[in-house]
Amino acid sequence: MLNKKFYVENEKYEKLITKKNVKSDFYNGIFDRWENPVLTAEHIPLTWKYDLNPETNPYFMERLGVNAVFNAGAIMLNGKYYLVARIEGNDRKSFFGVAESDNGVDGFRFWDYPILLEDTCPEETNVYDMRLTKHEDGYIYGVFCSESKDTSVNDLSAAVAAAGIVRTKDLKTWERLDNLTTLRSPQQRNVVLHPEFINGKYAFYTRPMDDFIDTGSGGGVGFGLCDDITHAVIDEEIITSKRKYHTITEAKNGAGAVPIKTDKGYIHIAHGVRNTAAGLRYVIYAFATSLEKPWEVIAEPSGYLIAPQGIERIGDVSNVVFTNGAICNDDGEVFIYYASSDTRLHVATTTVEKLKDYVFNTPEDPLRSVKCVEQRCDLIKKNLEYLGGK
Ligand code: M1P
Repeated sequence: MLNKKFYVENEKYEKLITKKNVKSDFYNGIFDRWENPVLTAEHIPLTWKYDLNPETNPYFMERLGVNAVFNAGAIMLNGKYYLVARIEGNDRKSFFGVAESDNGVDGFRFWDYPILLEDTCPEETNVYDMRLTKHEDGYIYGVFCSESKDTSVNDLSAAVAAAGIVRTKDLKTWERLDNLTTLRSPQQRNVVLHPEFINGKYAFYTRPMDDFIDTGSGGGVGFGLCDDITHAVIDEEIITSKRKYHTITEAKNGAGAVPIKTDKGYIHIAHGVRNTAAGLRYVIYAFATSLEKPWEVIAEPSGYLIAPQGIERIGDVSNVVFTNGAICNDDGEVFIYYASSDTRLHVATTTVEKLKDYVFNTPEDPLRSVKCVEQRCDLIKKNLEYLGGK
């Protein structure tokens, strides 16, 4: 017989999963925020945490707890919304699980088992932040961070980040390919596979880094081509969206969701990081690249698209919003899945038309206060004239 506590906890779990989500009263005209996170540690099925057998677990204790559920890759398949979330156990190791919803804003339920990756890299300690690309070659690729201990230095915390690659057709069976090799960058994180061939080659957005935390000489979001996805090697990386002094990307930036193709260009939703006395602050920003040359930035609105607000500001790594997945459905609605403070996952919704308007018609950052004031005065002047004419 099951422990009575199971029924209590299971009722709480079902109540959470079936809770309807509603748009919050946040307004900026660009996107809507939704009140409830779409995934949290409480969305993890009880079978993943408890031993349900009273003989081996008389106190109905959690045996394998889950600390957080956040940064998720996202994809739409057969009319359903799927997230491949980063799940972090109480033991600090992350892994991936598939959660499915009918509408993209609530009802996300994890499949019975997490994803068990092929154990091809014996030195790999941790995996996280999978980006899901539906590629024109017919596969769905998952590109994620594969982290190992850096044994070349005498520092227990030193780590090396590389881009792991898996592929699937159904999110159930995954084939692990070789990790990406970037000949000119010692470390990689936040790597995204472009959905189309470019000049007959696979194209990756990369993040050249000299170090595990600091990007060092890495100048921004990179872009590189490779011939063979099963042994992916990138020689040259060029910089697309650059890090800039005294902006939201000063400390580092990184590609986020797979770019959304529009008639005016690819829209990228990425993250930018600046340093503060209170630590790093992560925000989400957007930019567009050319359809012909998807590495060439053609529009970059000033400032951030999404910054942490209210409860989003608090968590295991506070003052962080981060995205690695967005879904554009057949009606042109866009679901941006963003995590807050490395703890939980939210959704923001908008449309392709609104994103295009935002990216192409929001002024660029003029990079100096005096120019920013001029820019704002220009807006005010036009508004006052418009109001005066009414
Ligand atoms: O803790 C904030 C984020 O830090 C890393 O991002 P980046 O490589 O840009 O610093 C990632 O580990 C990410 O998972 C995490 O959310």
